[in-house]
Amino acid sequence: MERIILHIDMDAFFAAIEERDNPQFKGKPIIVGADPKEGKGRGVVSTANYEARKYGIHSAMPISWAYRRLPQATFLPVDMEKYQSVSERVMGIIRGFADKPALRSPEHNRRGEGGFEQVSVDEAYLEISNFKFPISNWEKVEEIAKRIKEEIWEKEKLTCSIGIGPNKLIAKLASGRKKPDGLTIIKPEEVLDFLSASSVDELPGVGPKTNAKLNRLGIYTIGQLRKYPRDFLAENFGKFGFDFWEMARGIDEGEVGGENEIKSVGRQTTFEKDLSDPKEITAGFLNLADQVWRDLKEEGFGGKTITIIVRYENFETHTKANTLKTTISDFKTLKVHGLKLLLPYLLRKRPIRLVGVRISSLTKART
Ligand code: TTP
Ligand code: MG
Repeated sequence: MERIILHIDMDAFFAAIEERDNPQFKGKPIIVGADPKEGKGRGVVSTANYEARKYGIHSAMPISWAYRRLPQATFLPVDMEKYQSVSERVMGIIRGFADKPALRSPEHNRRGEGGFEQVSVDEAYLEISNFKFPISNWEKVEEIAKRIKEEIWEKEKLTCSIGIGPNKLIAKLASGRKKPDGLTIIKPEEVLDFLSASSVDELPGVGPKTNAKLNRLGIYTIGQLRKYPRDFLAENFGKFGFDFWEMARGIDEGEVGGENEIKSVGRQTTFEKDLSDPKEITAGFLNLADQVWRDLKEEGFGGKTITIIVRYENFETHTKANTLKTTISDFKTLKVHGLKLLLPYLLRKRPIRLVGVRISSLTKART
């Protein structure tokens, strides 16, 4: 089965956020990281904007070196809380594309597959193989990538680079090809040429040590790597040797989402007016649970974890979850365990504004 996978990577992420939020720094070199303490600082550079990169500043460089090289740059501390919340919004936008019913094929919608995987604070994969249009419609593929870029720009005023390929490996390598604000599509028939010209240290798992070893063997490009037999690579690089052999041929079966993807189905409802009567709340809750149960069956997956949400009239919100030993197989199980979680909140007799119920599980990799 041919696939189309996008790899989206934000440009100079931390620095771009600072540049956006501090227009006075626009166009000037910005370095985000440890305090340089006029060259005596001990930490490292987290990232630098593209202006600072022109002077050779890069992630993980000691901050003291960066200071010596570019003392006139603006040095800013890492504001992780801010970057995390921007990250969540950006990931929400990308995830939104995996979930747009209008883009997905009916089969895709029926099975409820996400095809989204966040890999770091500023990177994610999105699989669009199951979308409505034929897999070879590259115009449409490009249009979706552009729509993602536009939405991130519109809502967050940040740019990203997108790589598109038949698997995660190619998509990832492609996103790094044109930065910033790049869009690189590698069609299946272009994969081998694309790889041949790429350097081996671009491959995941090739750090400085392995790269040096490959170089000693005369292997600099992935094209050169491809000339070596599998046994030779296994002898020299152990189990990674097999991976190298496959990667050199553009083979990567890795699933988007894979085993780490948490899938869930849930609903919540805000009552017309705040409710204090346990009977009324229970009725509302069971109505919701019934809808969730139907959604779950429609999506065609099972879950083991039940989570309930209760919001009191003052917006104080509580969630409680219970993970069962086996997949919830009938509505009665959901009802019994859901009500058990809800009961302590009913007993408080405080007016409740909203209740919610969610079923989730860690799914298996897709096949
Ligand atoms: P990257 O995506 O590797 O880098 P980047 O987004 O800054 O730049 P590029 O345009 O090349 O993608 O990492 C994302 C963020 O993670 C980066 O903004 C800062 C942080 N980071 C560190 O804190 N330390 C590091 O060594 C690296 C590589 C990244
Ligand atoms: Mg990035």
